[in-house]
Amino acid sequence: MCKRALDLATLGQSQQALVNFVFEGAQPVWPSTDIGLRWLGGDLSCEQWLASAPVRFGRGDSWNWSRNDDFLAVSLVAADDGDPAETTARFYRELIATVRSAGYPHLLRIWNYLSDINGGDGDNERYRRFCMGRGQALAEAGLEDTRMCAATAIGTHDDRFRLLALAGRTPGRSVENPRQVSAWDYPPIYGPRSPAFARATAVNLDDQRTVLLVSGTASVVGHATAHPGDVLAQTDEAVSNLAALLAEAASELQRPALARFGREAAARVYVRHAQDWPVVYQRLREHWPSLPLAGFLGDICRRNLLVEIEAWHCA
Ligand code: 3EB
Repeated sequence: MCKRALDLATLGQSQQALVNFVFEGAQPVWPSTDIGLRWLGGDLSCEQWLASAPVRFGRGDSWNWSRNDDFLAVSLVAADDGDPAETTARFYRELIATVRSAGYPHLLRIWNYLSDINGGDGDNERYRRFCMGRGQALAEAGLEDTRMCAATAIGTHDDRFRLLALAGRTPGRSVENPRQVSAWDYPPIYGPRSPAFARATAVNLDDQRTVLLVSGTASVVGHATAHPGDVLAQTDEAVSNLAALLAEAASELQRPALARFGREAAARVYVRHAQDWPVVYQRLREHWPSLPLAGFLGDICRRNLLVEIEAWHCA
């Protein structure tokens, strides 16, 4: 079952699940959520995010929520059959209104699992339309792209939009990757509206620990896709990107222990082709002998990207 949990609780306090990500098995009950992707295996069949008790939770018409004194998690599962620019703008307006009115206005981590992410051509590609809608809702809310939190955007093979977010009472701190152009600075060849997300968000916990919430990280160097068509070279490049990001976080936050994945860390790996998972897993094991991994079948937001890795890392 859950061999590793992200513990956001203050040391010494009793913990309760804020979110259970269930990767395989029965239809979950909130605060559990399924991410809509086929689980390919690895070390983790679920991921638990814990917070200091008491955690309250509730279910609404479209949004479910759970919260404690410090954090609010919200999740939406909705039909995803229209223009992603419109649906995404609507869902993000609701997300921002919800976290603000609940008193947890600072977004810390967002997952977007949308259907058929590479469907449509040119600037009508669904991922680019998604970026239009997200950008519009953020602009309306007065949220600057440069202040957005860590995120993941992955394509599913069903017809649902799944949006999950973690928000806090106090802001996180963005960390960018020195090997990569910040996503909000991508040139327009990748779409008319640049993606709004940070490479990672660092969150200080009450007990001196810091958790680094790392965005989906792919084989993007500068702003270009490196090694199109070569999944192992892309895996190595994503690992290099993660190493550079962790080093940057360790230096900016003056926390040397963040420079390498340690005992409190885990990663999700998304591969475009299920048959690539065994070799990707083996390669990642060589890079990170003891980091727990979970693999999923999911489409990456650029057609030439074959693998993407996200992580959390606490030190
Ligand atoms: C990239 O580096 C890969 O649009 O929210 C990774 C993580 C990617 C999040 C998003 C996109 C997003 O551009 C794609």
